[in-house]
Amino acid sequence: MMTLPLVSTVRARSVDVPMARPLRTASGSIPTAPLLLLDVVTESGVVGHAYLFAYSRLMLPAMTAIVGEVASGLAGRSIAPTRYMHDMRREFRLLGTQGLLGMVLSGIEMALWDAFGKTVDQPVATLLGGAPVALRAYDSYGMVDLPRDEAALRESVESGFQAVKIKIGYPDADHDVAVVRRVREIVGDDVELMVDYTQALDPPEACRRIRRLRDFDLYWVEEPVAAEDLAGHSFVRRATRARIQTGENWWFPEGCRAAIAASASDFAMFDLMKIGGFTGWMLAAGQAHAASLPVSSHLFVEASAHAMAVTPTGGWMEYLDLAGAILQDPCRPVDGHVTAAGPGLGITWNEAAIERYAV
Ligand code: SMN
Ligand code: MG
Repeated sequence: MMTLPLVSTVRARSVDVPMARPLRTASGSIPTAPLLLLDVVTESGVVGHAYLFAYSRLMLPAMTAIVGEVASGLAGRSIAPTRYMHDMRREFRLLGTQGLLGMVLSGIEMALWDAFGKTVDQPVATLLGGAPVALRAYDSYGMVDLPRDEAALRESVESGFQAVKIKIGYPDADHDVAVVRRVREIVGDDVELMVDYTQALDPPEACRRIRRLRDFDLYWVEEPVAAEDLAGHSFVRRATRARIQTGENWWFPEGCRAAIAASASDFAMFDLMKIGGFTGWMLAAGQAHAASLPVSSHLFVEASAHAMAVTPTGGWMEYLDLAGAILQDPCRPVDGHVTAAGPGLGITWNEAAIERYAV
């Protein structure tokens, strides 16, 4: 019987990288991607890679410090990822694992899966009992700037994407309507169109604005109100009959459970960094399956392609390239589909680029 290698150390490096499309949202703009790159070094010489998205560059030093403290307890442990996550959540039971700690624990868990896959020369999707498959993806934009972004939107459709998401929530509701109308004209009626308010509205305003968008056949309306306002999501969902999407800010499977109990959403969007890595994702995916909620991914396109490959109610992958600038082989959609790469998560650092974008 094979024995998994032991952890020697965990290394964290901070970068701030350009994105193909800087992200403007109604709740703030993200011009570049502040990432924490994790390397789990094992005693066998295998190194597991994963990255975390800090949202704000200001968070990178604190996240780095947390990695250092948590890593000191990992030396000599097996790389077994699920055992690790269960042990860490027990260890931090009194504190709770929301916030930066939960993000770091999830990132290390992802890197452990990468080390596991590299150890047995298999993609993580295979270790999870499935296999890499071509997953339909939507091309994810920020708040578009028309007519500047019109060519890109047309290129998304011509390259094979069957769905596009834009962020809205402009100061004036008329602006929302005008942008959605124009994007619907650009992408045509045969392409699914999702909108994302990125938590920007209160429930009454969300109802008012969503009603004004009813003629555009929106596939889903994402995070119309604050992520933690589950009652507000449920209110908007019932009042407008729009299909509500949320979940990118659910912390661990418990966050998924609370949202399902509140009837907050018609879908479930899992963010590997917040849902608890692959361990949390699989537990939450079971809940989504039992509640008949289609599952979508959020960011982390390389790792999410492995998780979505084994998700019973897997629906749309989000294609939004955060880390491509520092990867040897960035994940590139083919005909609107994304396929997981291996072994492990299929992540190989571009060390020259990391040096260039080091923080
Ligand atoms: C989003 C918000 C902030 C950063 C990245 C992505 C957005 C999404 O909520 O769903 O893509
Ligand atoms: Mg979103």
